[in-house]
This record gives sequence, structure tokens and C-alpha cells, in this order.
Amino acid sequence: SALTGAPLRHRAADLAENAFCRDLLAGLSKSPRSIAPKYFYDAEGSALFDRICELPEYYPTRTERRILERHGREMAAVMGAQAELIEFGAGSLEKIRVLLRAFDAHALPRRYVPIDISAAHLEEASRRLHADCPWLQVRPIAADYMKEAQLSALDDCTGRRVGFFPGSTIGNFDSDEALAFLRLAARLLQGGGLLVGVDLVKDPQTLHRAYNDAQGVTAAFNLNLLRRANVELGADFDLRQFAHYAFYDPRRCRIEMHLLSRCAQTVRVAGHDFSFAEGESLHTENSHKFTIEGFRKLAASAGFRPGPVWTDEARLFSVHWLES
Ligand code: AVJ
Repeated sequence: SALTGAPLRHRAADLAENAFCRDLLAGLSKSPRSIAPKYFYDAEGSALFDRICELPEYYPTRTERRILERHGREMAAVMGAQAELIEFGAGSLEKIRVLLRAFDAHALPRRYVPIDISAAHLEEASRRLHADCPWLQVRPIAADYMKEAQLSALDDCTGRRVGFFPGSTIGNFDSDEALAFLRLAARLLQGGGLLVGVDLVKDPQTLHRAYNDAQGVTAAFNLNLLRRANVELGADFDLRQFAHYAFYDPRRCRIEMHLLSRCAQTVRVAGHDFSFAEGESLHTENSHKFTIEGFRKLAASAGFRPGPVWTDEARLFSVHWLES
């Protein structure tokens, strides 16, 4: 077994900078202004997200890890032996280590295929994982997993496919996108299934604190988007003139993150000027929270058969097995 070379970079992934430029210009041109949260994850943003996961206030990562530790054997059983294990938005490849420990030596996955938009971070993490688990074939794919055209490398995965989508990344999507992703996953994983982590609706204070940490790491993560625009697109955002703003909207069951302009100012991005009024927002992320039943209904409407669900005692977080 081997780490099969450098990540297969789809041409479109090499053009990620252009996609960022195009989407940021479009997002700044509309009202209200917004940008997709996938652009948080350059090298610096990925490192900041890893720090968020360690924060005392940010319960999802730690809670999901405990659920995986406690119920991993049941999860490994439904995922089955010799599977092609595909992870969507794999990040630092930390959670898969927890899941892999739960498999019996004779029932391991055949191969692990992490997909992530952050090519350099993925390459480095894949190398580390393979060094620690030399028995595991690791085949990273640097791609945007929402774009089916970038997933042609999956054609080689001819065995039974099972998916892993932890961390409640699904919460970043609006309901149309979540449905589109689940439909795509159900098709890609036909005959197997998807193990997906889903953050749950809970008291607003716990949610608020998780996105407004005392150390300001989440604020730095949010503001890093502007730093990235300055570095990659030659924009001239003054990071001191924007403020991190995150709140829970209980009617929509979601956290919203914004960057608020601290004053009236004009910013130049790739040759275009954008004026911000004092207090004007750039909406950077939604993070939806679900009920267990609500999520199962969503999965069923996308063509999955919802299976077992695992949670922690406080019901902060859930992990679902969906058959496809
Ligand atoms: C990786 C999308 C699950 O929504 O909680 C963490 C990202 N944003 N703190 C989340 C995030 C601010 C995270 N997800």
C-alpha cells in the first residue's frame, strides 16, 4: 500500500484563486453582501480552524470525537470491511484516525480518499496520516466536493463506497445546497452509505459562546478572509476597520457570522471599488443546527434511508448513518 503520489489536483482546484476573486467580486456587488464560507480555508484559515476546534467554548469537535470513540465499533460494522472510504472536506484528517481505530484488523477499509479544497494542507495531512498508518492506502483529491466535475478521480473507486462527512459542515449549506449535496452523495455512494456529523439545536447561550470565544480565535478566523483577499487578490482591506459579529437566530436555527464595517470606508478589490457604510455587513457564514428528526427527513428527501443515530448524553451533537 502507498500514498499514491501528490494529490490529484483538478485544474479547477488550481484555479481556486480565480474562483475566490470571481465569487468575492460578485458577493461584494450584491446587497446584502456575502461570500461562501469555503473561502475561509487557506493555509492560515485552516490552521485557525484547527485552533477553534481546541477552544473550551467550541463543543462540536470534542463532542463528536467522543461519540466516534464511544460508538466507533457500531459505525465500523455498518460501514463494512474493504470499503472505499471517502471523506468530504477532510481538513486535517484527525477525525478519520478516531474512526479507523474502531475497525477490526481484518475488516479495515480498502482505501481512504480524503477530498479537500485546501490542496497544500491536504497534501501535508495525507503524508502524516500515511506515515502513522502505513497499512492504509491514502489517495487525496484536492477538489471542491460540491462540483461533480472535479470528482472524476473517484471513478477509480470501484469497491463499495462509504462516505464520511463529520463536523457538521452540512450546516454551512442553505437548505437547497444541503439537499443538492445529499443527492450527489447518495448517487456517488450508491450501495453503501454516508456517516455524517450534525450539530443539534440547543440553548442559544451555548451556541453564542461557541462562535464568540474569549480568546478571539473565531474573530481572527473570520477576519482572515479579508487578509486572504489582500494577499491573493491585492485587495486593501484594513482588518482593524472590520469587526467579527456572530449571533444565533432561533427562528432559522442558525448561527450567522458577519464582518461589520467599523466606519464608512471604500475598499479596492482587483481593480473595483466598494463603499461600505458604517455598520454595513459582509455575511461570511451560516451554521445551521438541526433536530434529529428534521435531519432524518432531509436525508430521506435526498434519497437516503436513515439508519442508526448516535449522540452524547447532553444531546449536543449527533452522528447519523444514512444508507444509499
Ligand atoms: C466547520 C462549518 C462546522 O460551522 O461550526 C467554526 C465552522 N465557523 N467557527 C461551524 C466554524 C466558526 C464550523 N464548520
